[in-house]
Amino acid sequence: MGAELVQAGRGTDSRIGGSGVKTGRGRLIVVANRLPVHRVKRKGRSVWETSPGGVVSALRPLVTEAGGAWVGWSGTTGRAPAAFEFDTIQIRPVSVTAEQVEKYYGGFSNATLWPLYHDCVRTPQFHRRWWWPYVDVNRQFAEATAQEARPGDTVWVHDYQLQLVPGMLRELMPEVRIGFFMHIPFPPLELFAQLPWRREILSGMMGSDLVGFQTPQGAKNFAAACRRYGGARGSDRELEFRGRKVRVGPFSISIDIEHTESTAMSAPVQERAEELRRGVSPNLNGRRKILLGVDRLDYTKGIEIRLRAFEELLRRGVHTVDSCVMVQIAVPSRETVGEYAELRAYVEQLTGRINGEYGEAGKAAVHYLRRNLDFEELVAYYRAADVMLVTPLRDGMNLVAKEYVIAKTDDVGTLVLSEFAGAAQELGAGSLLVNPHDIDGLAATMEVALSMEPTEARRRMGLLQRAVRKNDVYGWADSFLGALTS
Ligand code: ADQ
Repeated sequence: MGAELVQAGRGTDSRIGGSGVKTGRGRLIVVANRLPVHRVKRKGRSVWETSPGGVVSALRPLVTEAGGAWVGWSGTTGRAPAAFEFDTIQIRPVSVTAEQVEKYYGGFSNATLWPLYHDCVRTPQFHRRWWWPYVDVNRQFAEATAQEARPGDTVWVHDYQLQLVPGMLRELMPEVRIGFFMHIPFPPLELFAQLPWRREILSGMMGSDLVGFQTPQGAKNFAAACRRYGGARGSDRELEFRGRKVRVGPFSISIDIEHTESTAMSAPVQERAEELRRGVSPNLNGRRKILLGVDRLDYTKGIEIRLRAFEELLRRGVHTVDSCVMVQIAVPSRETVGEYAELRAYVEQLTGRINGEYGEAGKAAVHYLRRNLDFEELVAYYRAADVMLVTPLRDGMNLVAKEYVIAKTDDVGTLVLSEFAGAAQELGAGSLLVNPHDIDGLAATMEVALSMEPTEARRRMGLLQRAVRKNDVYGWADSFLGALTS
């Protein structure tokens, strides 16, 4: 999944059974790299627990309602546990060996497809020894799904790790309806063309009845690739492949707005936000403004360029360590992949360099927190932040931008947003759009954001609020399944 599907957003299960969407005839089977549950130790016993994530809480009620199942990997290697029921849904774990995890997940998914699909911001590695495990694991997922599905069911496959599943499943079970949603970008033709297995990937995805993307551009890129390399004909919205119709379209993902808003309004979160504000402004008359970054520690997120832009801002001297502070929260991610370890070392070196140059005792220029936070704590940081820096080099959507906007419901804050995040499509009016590669431009935009008049910041936040409120994660799931089953 775009990163890890279970990490995408947070939520509770408050909407279980409440979505109101019917999936048409048949049950709904969700197929995703990870299951919606994970193993935890409780009182010395190992038990299953729901994984956090807006996508999980949006899809689970739909699966419950439709009496369906969830097929995925449990996160541990070796023989998977037998299928079991959890909270009225059928869970079917897929076995994946340690070698497969290394080659299918760490290799082909995260060192070939991930950089290729994110504009080649790192060089994708093409290895035949990774391709075959990718095929094998996709087949294991397709077979597990076929065991679970019955004719007339609806199957919804998620993300770049499982692009071959729709085609394989179509061969095993022609009588099911299949949808596929890509959480990350789909690259332009010139980049996708590099992939030695481009034809196989396209025909795998075209096993679906409907293929969804975060943005219209992703959908367009895919349709163009199918016509050029996949042997398909047709328009950007409907392709013809092997005598079948494959519909293609954008379905932009969102967050659990209600949950984010109620968390932001809760007294403990508001108090914590105040505490965070006070914490960075010790013994100062004026308050230091907080610039915040929140990302998985991933090279697509533009963290290092953002830090260098903050360094440039301080070098210019209009804003100093007395008037502002940067907080960078980074969730550890894919640490066994070499590029990620290098990124971590570089970010840590930069943070040290900036603090060494511009910080003072008791007054750091950058606070770097490398950890996973509770949703309440994360929202408190959003509320405390005067300027949110969302500057990925390329991103399917970016839910952090939407979470920030909703967390700031009754407060003033400015969103600095990369042109290359899917979210820029909806949040262009209201945010300060930036080219995330441009250090000087980014530093200048930080200056503008820090000096923005409250009336202007409020006007912009109003625009952002309206844009985000048009659609939540439940609306996203409803519209995809509505289109799939219509
Ligand atoms: P990600 O690349 O993981 O998702 P994003 O959409 O920003 O990126 O989602 C990150 C999620 O992790 C957010 O919901 C955020 O709350 C949470 N998070 C971030 N830092 C955290 C921290 N320190 N502690 C706890 N939680 C933290 C992929 C794609 C995106 C796409 C999503 C959903 O790469 O482009 O938007 O899937 O489709």
